[in-house]
Amino acid sequence: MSQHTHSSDHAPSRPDVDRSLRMTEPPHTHPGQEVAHTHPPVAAPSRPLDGPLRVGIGGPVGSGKTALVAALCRALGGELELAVVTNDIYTTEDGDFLRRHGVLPGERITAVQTGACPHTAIRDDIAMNLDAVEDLEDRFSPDVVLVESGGDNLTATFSYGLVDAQIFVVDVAGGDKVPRKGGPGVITSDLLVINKTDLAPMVGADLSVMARDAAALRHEAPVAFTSLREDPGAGVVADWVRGLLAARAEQVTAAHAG
Ligand SMILES: Nc1nc2c(ncn2[C@@H]2O[C@H](COP(=O)(O)OP(=O)(O)OP(=O)(O)O)[C@@H](O)[C@H]2O)c(=O)[nH]1
Ligand SMILES: [Mg+2]
Repeated sequence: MSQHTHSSDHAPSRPDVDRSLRMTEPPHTHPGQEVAHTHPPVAAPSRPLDGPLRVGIGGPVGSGKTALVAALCRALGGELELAVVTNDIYTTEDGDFLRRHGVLPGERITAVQTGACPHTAIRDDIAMNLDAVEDLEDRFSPDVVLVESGGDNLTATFSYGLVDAQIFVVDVAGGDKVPRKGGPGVITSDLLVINKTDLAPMVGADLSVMARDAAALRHEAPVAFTSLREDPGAGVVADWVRGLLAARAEQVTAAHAG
């Protein structure tokens, strides 16, 4: 009988996901069309690169999305104009939390009540979120708009008709198996954040297993380990946002020069 029980023996193999497709939904079938497939994104980013950068933040319930929004506002608020849209199903809880903690002037935070599955409002029927984002852009001309999804599951991703880049936040408390479970958020997000590293010893999570599994699924796409308890400015994620802005600025300069 083979001895093959340690979890680190079970490195995931990467699903056949074409990154260039920027998949906005998991593979599925239709009646009469039994071959699993995805559809092209609802919309690809087509906004001008010198306009506001829209960053979506998604991930499972309680993984630390609002804490990350607060951290980015703390880290970037002094150097950039920011605005935030939060999504909750039936409440304005997350928007209220951010206002209470004074991370931004209250009028720069809009709470969308989706009334439906969180992923629907960020991927399939983005009208409420688009209205909220465009209203903030009209009023404040921000450099960056952060859009927090309602807490969902490993399948939730943003339409690139709503955001330019997306961060997927999972946490260590769910166990070190989580990145290995894959899903479009873990695999195709522009940045995977593995949060609550301070809890790893409490739940017996091996961060090196999470790093290895995430790398196997994401190849070269970046992964950031954070503890928002220990680093309430989320330095590594703030630097990633600065990098996105710098890359856009370079593209704008190159376009003008060309
Ligand atoms: N120990 C620890 N707790 C954290 C960390 N980040 C967030 N939390 C806590 O985790 C809980 C959930 O954080 P939130 O930021 O509300 O999570 P969320 O993903 O926005 O939750 P939903 O919007 O309800 O899906 C809060 O009690 C946070 O204080 C971390 O790095 N370490
Ligand atoms: Mg939240």
